[in-house]
Amino acid sequence: MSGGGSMKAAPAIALSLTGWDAAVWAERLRQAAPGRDIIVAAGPDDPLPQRYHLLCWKPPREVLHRSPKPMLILSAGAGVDHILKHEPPAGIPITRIVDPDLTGRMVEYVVLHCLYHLRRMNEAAANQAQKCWTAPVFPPARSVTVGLMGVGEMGQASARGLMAVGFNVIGWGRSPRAGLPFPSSYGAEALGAFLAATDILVSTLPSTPQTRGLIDATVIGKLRRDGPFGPPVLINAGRGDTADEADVLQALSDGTLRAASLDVFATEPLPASSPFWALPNVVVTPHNAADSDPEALTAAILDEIARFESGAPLLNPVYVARGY
Ligand code: NDP
Ligand code: OXD
Repeated sequence: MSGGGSMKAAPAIALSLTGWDAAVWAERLRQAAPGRDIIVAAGPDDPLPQRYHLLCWKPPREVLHRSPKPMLILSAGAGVDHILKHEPPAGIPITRIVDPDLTGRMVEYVVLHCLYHLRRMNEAAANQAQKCWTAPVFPPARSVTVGLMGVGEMGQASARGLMAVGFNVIGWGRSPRAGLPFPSSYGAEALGAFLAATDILVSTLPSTPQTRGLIDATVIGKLRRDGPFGPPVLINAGRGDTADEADVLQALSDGTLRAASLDVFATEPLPASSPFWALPNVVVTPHNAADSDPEALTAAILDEIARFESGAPLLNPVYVARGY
């Protein structure tokens, strides 16, 4: 109470985190925001306060459409396809995570896998299994071009990491971005030339109506294969449904692609029946290129909530019409 009037309690934060340990997130948020109710409201029957923000990862559809509605919807990761696919109620702002911890993890993944394929580590591992002292032949990074599909937060940071270890980097995105420290091109008309110059295709594209199925046989078939690197490699750390998995499998089997690192899949967890598990030229990782760590991300989440509550513009707004 102050000045005789009643002070409204800060809105609660309700968590709906599928596949993650919500108790750990809740505990971290309670420590960092002791004045706020932090509740786990993962399912349609969990009680809700009148005023709350919804922090979610792969929420069930009903959680987004319950009454009362959240004031702000926050993705606990960078992607928002897991929210937008449920057509959340119009008019509620949506925000996502952009944070150096999350971005740094993606840079580690992208640089690791580009170097892995440059150094032909799957051949080295096969040689080791045979006790075979044979050195795979590979060109220097400076003569290999990594083509980044998506030059947003993840793409740009990955580019910096790749350039630091000597790769030649080019980028491709939806709309022109000024001031990038590497050549980039935009839109469907530019895609062919971008692919023709690319040895290692790295995607950090979001899943949107425009990107779903984009990495298909036609796209893969346009990648460069006559440079010093030889047949190209695909690295997908964006979303599984941006690639046509049947086309990727075919390309890996017939040599159109030399190899791939795949972190994301159309169906996750990747079913035991998926042929990707057994391909010797594929590195499968369980969608952990950049994991969300509550310890690291809580400050960014609370900062975005504070901005919203004070009427300041959100730092990382999601544009529903654009799909990301
Ligand atoms: P951003 O929004 O910052 O960047 C997205 C990029 O994709 C932008 O350059 C954007 O273009 C481009 N893009 C979007 N649609 C198209 C299109 N139709 N054609 C060409 N380019 C397009 O997002 P982030 O970089 O932060 O994250 C990207 C994605 O990475 C997330 O949405 C998520 O799916 C994935 N991700 C995966 C993780 C993992 O662990 N595997 C972890 C974190 C993220 P424009 O520049 O015009 O906006
Ligand atoms: C994300 C992810 O979008 O982990 O943050 O995929």
